[in-house]
Amino acid sequence: MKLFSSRRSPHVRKVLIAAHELGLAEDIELVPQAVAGLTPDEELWKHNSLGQIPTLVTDDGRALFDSGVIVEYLQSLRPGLRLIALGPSQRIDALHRQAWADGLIEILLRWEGERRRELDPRQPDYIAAHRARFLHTFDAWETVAQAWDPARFDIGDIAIACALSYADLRFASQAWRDGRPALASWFDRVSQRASFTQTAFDPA
Ligand SMILES: N[C@@H](CCC(=O)N[C@@H](CS)C(=O)NCC(=O)O)C(=O)O
Repeated sequence: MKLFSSRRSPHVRKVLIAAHELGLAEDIELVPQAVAGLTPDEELWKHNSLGQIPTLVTDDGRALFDSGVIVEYLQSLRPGLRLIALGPSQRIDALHRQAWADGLIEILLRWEGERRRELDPRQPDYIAAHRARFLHTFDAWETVAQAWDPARFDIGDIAIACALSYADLRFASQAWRDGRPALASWFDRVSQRASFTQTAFDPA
């Protein structure tokens, strides 16, 4: 399998952590892409008209995106290991946490894009609105993290860990750990997993 990817993309990191957890990392060849380039790579465009990463090309030539679909595909290759529970209630819970974290990542990406914009003046209201969603979400996670099962590491946990690590990469000044001890200690624990350390962001 080939994965169009970048070591600075939180969506890609979610797929890579899932692949490690499922024992599939060695089966995936990484095809590096520049994130936020104005023109996607021609080869990527052939497989994904959105020109986005992650995009997976399977061994039988199927192109899959987005990150959630790719993780579902990887999960189907390793039915004995569960990142996405089979039982309907646990499954919805895991997918809901994944969607929550993916939504927060989208907010961070838009906020980061606005912060980097140079041609026109930045829009303070736009940045404030995104920061407010970031704060509300992190406060909500602090509340629910107190009840998270320490033995669990499913797709919802992976997605939230990716969102937290992306906040560390791009928004360290927001000091999200302050006043959120449950979330901080949960993240300290999951970030010691091999799947997490082996997929570290390239900060350059
Ligand atoms: N919903 C998609 C989002 C993918 C996404 O936004 N990827 C970013 C990198 S993190 C990207 O390709 N950005 C470049 C662009 O949109 O042109 C997923 O979960 O995979």
